Amino acid sequence: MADPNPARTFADPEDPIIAATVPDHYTPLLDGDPPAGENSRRPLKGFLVILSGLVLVGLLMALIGENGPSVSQDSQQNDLTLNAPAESTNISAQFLEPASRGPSAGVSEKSFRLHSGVRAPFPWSNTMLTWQRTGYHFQPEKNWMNDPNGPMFYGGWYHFFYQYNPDAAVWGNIVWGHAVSKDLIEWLHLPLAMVADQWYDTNGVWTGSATLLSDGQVIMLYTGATNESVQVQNLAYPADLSDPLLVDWVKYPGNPVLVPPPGIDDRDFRDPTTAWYWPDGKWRIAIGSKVNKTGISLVYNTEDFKKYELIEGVLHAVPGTGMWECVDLYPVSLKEDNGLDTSFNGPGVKHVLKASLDDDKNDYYAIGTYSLESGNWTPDNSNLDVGIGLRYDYGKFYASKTFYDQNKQRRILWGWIGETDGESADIKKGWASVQSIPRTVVFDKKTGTNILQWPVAEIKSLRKSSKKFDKLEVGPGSVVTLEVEKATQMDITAEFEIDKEALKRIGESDVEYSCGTSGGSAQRGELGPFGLLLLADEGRCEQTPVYFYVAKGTDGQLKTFFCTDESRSSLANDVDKRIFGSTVPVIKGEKLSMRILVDHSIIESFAQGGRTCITSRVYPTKAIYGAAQLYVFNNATSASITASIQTWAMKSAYIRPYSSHQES
Ligand code: DQQ
Repeated sequence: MADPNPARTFADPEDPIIAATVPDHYTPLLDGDPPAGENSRRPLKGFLVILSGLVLVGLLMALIGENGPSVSQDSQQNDLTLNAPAESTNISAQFLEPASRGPSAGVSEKSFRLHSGVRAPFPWSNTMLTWQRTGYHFQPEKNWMNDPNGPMFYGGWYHFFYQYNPDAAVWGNIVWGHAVSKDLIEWLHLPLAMVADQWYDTNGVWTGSATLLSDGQVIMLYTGATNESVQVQNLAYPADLSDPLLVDWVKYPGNPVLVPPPGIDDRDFRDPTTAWYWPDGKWRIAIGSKVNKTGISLVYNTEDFKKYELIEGVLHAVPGTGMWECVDLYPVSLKEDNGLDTSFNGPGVKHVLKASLDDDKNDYYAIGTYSLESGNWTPDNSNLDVGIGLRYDYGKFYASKTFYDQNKQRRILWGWIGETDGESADIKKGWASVQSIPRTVVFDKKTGTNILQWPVAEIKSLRKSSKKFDKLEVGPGSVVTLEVEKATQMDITAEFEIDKEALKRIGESDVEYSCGTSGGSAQRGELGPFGLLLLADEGRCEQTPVYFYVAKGTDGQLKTFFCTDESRSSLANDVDKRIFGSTVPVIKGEKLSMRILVDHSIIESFAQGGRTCITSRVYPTKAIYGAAQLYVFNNATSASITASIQTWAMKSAYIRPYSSHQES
């Protein structure tokens, strides 16, 4: 790891962070009084001036349309040309909208509310619900989980913390769950790291990030929802740094270390980032917020993580994007394949800024420059600014966080993958949410305009029997069965080539195409869609197509879309079924390629080496267990495709309590 400050030490020997190196056990601290003085509110002078300028831009965006930042994702029930007609569940409609969870407490909506209105309940059987649990994605043993928190590599272990409700399968009573792993795949659950036992976090130990200091200390900053539901930032640290499992955590007695500054609403101040080291000898952190409808990221500097100074202006602001949750800022190398420590800056480096948009529940990123002079971050392309341009994932993926893995010199991204079924089903099955497979993140040197996300290499350790389907010719309007061992738990790679003659022959086609609004996999065009049908039953009443669709402009240029169509993923009516995706850059000479991880109710898809990603939660009722099948399809009208596919059945990962690991 780059050492940004080799000489740095804490001056005060009584410093509780230093004291924390002495083995000790965590005992809940007595309630403290809200601090006065050092963290008192400072005006946001410079920023408010900048903001007035941004209001103009905001007005412009409002004119462009209220759907500005979001991709259209109509939920549609299509009459798929390739399939048997959808069965009706014949259940009379009832109003099932679940209770709202989150906004009244001051955070984004956590209960899943169907995008296309209320639906009739489906009679879920235990067999169906049991099938939905994943085999190799991170999940607690039971109950609700949301955001990834404070990931890091420490003491030879990967540590993963997460937002957790120990009491129920719905959001509420949020504390920090904790698990450790040697390889990011097999996990051991540890006791809760932090519970809501102080006035400054009694309404929730919310999201936060870890910073590893060069002298070995571990700093954890997190948002607490106080007894009055004010969002404050708190400091915690391990009780015993010699314990590689970091089981016990101490909350700093002087908490909270930060309260909302003037001009910022008490409920719009959350999710501190990992700190980065600045040439002035101080650390900096960013915190998400908003002013009116402008999403912003505030920046503070600190020397000791206890006293902070608000930096005038903001790191960045984008009008019309609303509250920014879970901001992340990190460098990516323009030349090397390795990841970079969060403090790294200089030539050959760009910075990715990410915000999770409370308003539309999607994670948006942009690539830009973080100036060491001005302290501002500027996007390379203002049309692709944070919240209005690229998304990490065009499916279900939110509140993500990266960390620098100094063990393998890579940057790793985790995302919270929520449920898209009804809350009553979650309560019945006793759990809700999974985490994405951790993904490495690098700058895409070929395009120069996006990042590449890819499942960590360790996932390959779960691969078992493999099948290869080499150069399959799939004619227009056909579906071919792929005989595989375990269609519900797979790793798949696939490459597609479109018939070159057809590509030449066809004139302009589908220039207005969009994954969300162009009829999904049922809509036939000259050059698509084609791809794989996942979690499909034999009659294909249920199926989830993941596919490419190629459009051709009048200038002969091709534009490729990568989409997932959930509209026939389940016969159940009380789950959300959307069609989503986006364009994917394809460089001349490249084949169209996809990688797909199927793990029961989650499908993670990566196109062109991870340029565009789509994560789906699907809840089939028939295409489960041994009844699930895999197909390759080509629904184009004119072009044949050649598909080369490799599949691996995946083992389940060893994810269990630490205690059972000790016994075995
Ligand atoms: N989840 C946390 C908040 C964060 C939100 C609360 C994002 O800190 O803003 O569970 O999902």
